[in-house]
Amino acid sequence: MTTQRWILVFIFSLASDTCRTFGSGIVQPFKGESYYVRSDCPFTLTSFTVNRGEYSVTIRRGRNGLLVQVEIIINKVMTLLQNGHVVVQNKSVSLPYDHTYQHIVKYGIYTKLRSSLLPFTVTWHNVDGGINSLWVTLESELSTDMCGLCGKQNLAGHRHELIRDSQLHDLRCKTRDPVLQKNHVCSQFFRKTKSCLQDNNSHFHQLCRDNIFGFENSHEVFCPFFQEVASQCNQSRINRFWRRLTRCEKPSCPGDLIYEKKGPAFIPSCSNPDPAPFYQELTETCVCPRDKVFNNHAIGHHCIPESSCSCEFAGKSYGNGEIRSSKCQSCTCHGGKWRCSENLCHRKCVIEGQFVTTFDGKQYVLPRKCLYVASKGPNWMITIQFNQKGLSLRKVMVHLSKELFVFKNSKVVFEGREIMEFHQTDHAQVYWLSSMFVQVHTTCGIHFQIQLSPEIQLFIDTPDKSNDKIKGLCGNSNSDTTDDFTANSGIIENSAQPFALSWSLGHCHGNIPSNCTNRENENYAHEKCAVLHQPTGMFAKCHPHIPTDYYYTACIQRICNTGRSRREALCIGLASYAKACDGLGVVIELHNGPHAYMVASASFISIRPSTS
Ligand SMILES: [Ca+2]
Repeated sequence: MTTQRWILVFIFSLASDTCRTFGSGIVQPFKGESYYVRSDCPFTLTSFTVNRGEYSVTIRRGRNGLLVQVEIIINKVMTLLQNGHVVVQNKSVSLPYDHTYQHIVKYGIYTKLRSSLLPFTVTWHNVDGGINSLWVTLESELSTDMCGLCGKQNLAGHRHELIRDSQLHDLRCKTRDPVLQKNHVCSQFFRKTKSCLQDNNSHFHQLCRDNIFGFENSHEVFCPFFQEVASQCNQSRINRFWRRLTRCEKPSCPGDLIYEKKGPAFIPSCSNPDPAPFYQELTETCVCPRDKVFNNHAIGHHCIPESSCSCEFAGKSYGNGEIRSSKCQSCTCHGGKWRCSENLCHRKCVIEGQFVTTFDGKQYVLPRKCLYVASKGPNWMITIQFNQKGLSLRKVMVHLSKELFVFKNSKVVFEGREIMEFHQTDHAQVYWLSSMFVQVHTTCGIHFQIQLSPEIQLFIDTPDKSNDKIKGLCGNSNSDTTDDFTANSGIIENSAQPFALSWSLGHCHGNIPSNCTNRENENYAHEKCAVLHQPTGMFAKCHPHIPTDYYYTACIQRICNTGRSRREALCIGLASYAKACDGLGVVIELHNGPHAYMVASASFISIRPSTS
């Protein structure tokens, strides 16, 4: 058997992690031989459960043979593909679309939905009138309850059985038997593929006739089939002639873009001139001419030199050379990137639960609930310990030479005894800014504030003498964010996880979830946290100074996995942005907010822990 033959047998007949449907009704199931179904009825393409999460894809073809409706359900979130639009939970969305459970992106000439819960993707190709090719990929064990046209686990289902069991109830629709009629394009094509398809030639020839019957003039319907066979054969001889023979033209690209049969799925653009290699799978794609990037800041499909790219900040576009200034620094747009002056404002390291902002302004999320070194200098150390339940801090411990302060349960304890009013020791002065904010000045060159309730939060002032000797979760303080992930060993890590864990002192109580495990909380979070973005909302005046993206994501994560009430978690999330704004002198009047919960948040920040 030739190599190509083996590949074909594998792709078309045996197990694969991909199930496809294309043309006017060809289905290539996960296991077993491909088959044809002509119907305008709705069908389950695939449906299964994993870890009690339900996954399903249902499809319906129109009279034009193309898929006119596709419903994808992942853990109760419904995504509908119709008329070229992507509709998530009844709202039309633009791409790229990021949701806690799924990401939808342009992927070469295709569109791809990727689940973040499972290695499960759905990829499709839009054409005029519908979708002419769609495939689902599941890179894990097939589940035992799997059903649909794509087949069942371990079973190469019989065609009739699969069609009967997958059809969804609809009185008006019809499933027809294939009509046996010759087609000269199919005949010519399969005369040339004999050497590659061998025994399967007649099977595919039949599929070709089934697929093209009634759609002899619809390139959108018959081309995906020829392309599929040609690409599986992958013989240069076939690649040369098949388009000419079948009159299937290469896909056309809009604007300045050029079609490439195998190119990067994600092309360089002004906002992302260097897409991460991780994403650089090769696929059919539309690319810019050499040395140009896609101008995603302008309408249309234009390619420009990277140096001509404009910059974006807080939803506004700035031309090359334009300057934006805030109270603390000024930044110039330089070929799509901002070049900023040093931040002159007094900065702090902020630890709000699992969310950390370093002295130099890098923001990340802690991976586990451990005891950590928040920050340490030559003769002082601040550690934080997470609660076993929930995602808040249980206590903060501050070692100053031989003195030990403990902050927990809304109390301040020095050398084992609770202190309740102004207190002075050899190394520190402790005083109350309000019933819940404590300010500490030390002789060791470090000053900080602690919020004691409703949950413990830590704000450490940038040390007076900026130097590299400070270490821990807060990083050093040299106005350079690139070295903030310096691990305990001195190595600069690429990601937050190994860096943060290098500063763990043990006593861990499990992982901090990075995705949402509660659907209701998530919907509430998406709706309520959106107030941060609103262009005319109460946070708008801070938008030119601090982008909301990080705080919005954090707000959602906070609510999703909160151990407390959703409303309280929301207040903490909104107050977090308000506090950051406050640090730059932009005061958000939460008391005047339109919602009652704002009043609660207001009390969180009514004391400005500022020493500047
Ligand atoms: Ca740094």
